[in-house]
Amino acid sequence: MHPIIQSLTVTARQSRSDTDGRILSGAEIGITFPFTPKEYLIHGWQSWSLSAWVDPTRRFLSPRPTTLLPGQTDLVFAPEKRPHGSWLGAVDLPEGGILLLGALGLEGHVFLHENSFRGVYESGDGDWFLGAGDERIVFERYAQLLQRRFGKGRAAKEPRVWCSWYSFYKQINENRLLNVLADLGDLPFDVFQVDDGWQQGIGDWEPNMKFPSGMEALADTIKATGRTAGLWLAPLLVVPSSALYRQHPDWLLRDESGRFVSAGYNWGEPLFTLDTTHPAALEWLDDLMKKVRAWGYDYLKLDFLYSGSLPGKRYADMPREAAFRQGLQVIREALGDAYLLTCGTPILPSLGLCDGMRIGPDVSGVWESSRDSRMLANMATPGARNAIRTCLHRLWLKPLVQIDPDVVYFHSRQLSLTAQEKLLLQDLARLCEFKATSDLPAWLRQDEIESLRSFLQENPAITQTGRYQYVIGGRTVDFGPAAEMPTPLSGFEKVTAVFIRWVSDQHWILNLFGKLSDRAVEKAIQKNG
Ligand code: 9PG
Repeated sequence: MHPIIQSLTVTARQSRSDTDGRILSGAEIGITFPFTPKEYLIHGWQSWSLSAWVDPTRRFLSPRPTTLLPGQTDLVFAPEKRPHGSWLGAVDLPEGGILLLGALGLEGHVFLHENSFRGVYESGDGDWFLGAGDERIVFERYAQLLQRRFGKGRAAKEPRVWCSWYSFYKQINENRLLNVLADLGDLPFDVFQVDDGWQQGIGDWEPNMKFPSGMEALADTIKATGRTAGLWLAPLLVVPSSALYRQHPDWLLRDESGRFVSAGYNWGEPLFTLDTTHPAALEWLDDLMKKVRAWGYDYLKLDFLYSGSLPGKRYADMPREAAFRQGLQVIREALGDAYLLTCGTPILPSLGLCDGMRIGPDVSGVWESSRDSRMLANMATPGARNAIRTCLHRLWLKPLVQIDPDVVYFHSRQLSLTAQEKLLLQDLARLCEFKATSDLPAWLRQDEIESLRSFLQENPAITQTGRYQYVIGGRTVDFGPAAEMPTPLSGFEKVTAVFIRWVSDQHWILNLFGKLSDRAVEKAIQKNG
């Protein structure tokens, strides 16, 4: 055991020694260390939430836009200016290595106050792992302990996925997808995954008019090419325009005063969520999963799952993450042997129930938006750097679940990413071994097709040489600069930020941006496709 463990002051109901550290028990525990850490590892609640090593003395603005926060971070802790994390936190040790405090149960939170950790369970009591030493070894041990409690994914090999989102976005239709399927030829994709845009509405999971032959016919055509048919759904979400909302308002999660709990804003509407403890809602979820399996989809990307863990007053009175896990369990059983990829999901509560997990926010053809990351202090918005940063701090999950860093790009049209930035995204996918793209073959030059083919075929040897440094197939790759936090705002920028932050909270702005990006996507498809 690392000698530092003996020099800590620990307040916990119980403490016993473990390989590489200690197992502590308590609803609230404290650990004081005899040094002042220079770095603190914050860990975001769900797939898209920021995870990074940060300067513990730096005070961050709370992220904006407020309307998107329920879908990006743990709303309960969004106003916190001091560093805190979901389930775990870590600091650097003066002699090298790290000290990690990680919850072994649900609803755990770790705060750093100067030179002490405070670990808190939102409800009830629970265990914690306190580990010290080499970063990789400490996280390996934490992952082992989590596996004992939650289990691990079952899929043998990471799938190679073509996903419709990052080229067509919502503008998919039957013809467009069939054309891509034909154009993919013999490129070695295991899965052809239909993303958002096929459904009648969020909550109404039947094909819309753009899929006149129906979802079963599409799955048949996909399977005839030797690939697994994949489908996106956000099964827990409900929007006001849906039939589900009108027919079953009693299934929705409400707060103490009886109002629907907000799950954020998207598709030009407020988002609400099913109460995953409501028996009728669970039955509906079970039917929905069996229906999509019967259509022929054996790979399911289930998205916006965080909504099932929002605070609220539930049909059955139980802690919010446990309530979500119970719902996911029903989904898992209904899906049988299908591959389940969870997305926008609280991390610990879905361990053991899914095969793959998105571990970062969406990528985009843009490296970074200074407006988003600096003015709005939001690092969960789509962007290559945001995706890389958070994923790098989630690689430790690999022994527990297949880790999806989102898609990579090989095409060079309508992208502002440089060749190096595209390569960095590809290298991240090589680390994760989960390879996906949305590139339209028609957008790719011959040399780009060949790069894509070898990316999909090859598994280069990888060795880690530093926290963010790797040798991948003989090349030295440094993710360090991408992992850094954005620089603080200057005096003048602070003034502009006040305005930008206010504007970002106006709904019409989000709708306007949505419409503009829909038009840009359509133009790109028309021009290139
Ligand atoms: C489909 C997409 C893709 C993508 C998912 C998810 O408003 N938001 O904060 C927000 C975050 C992520 C997001 C959409 C909206 O993307 O990650 O791969 O499936 O949904 O709509």
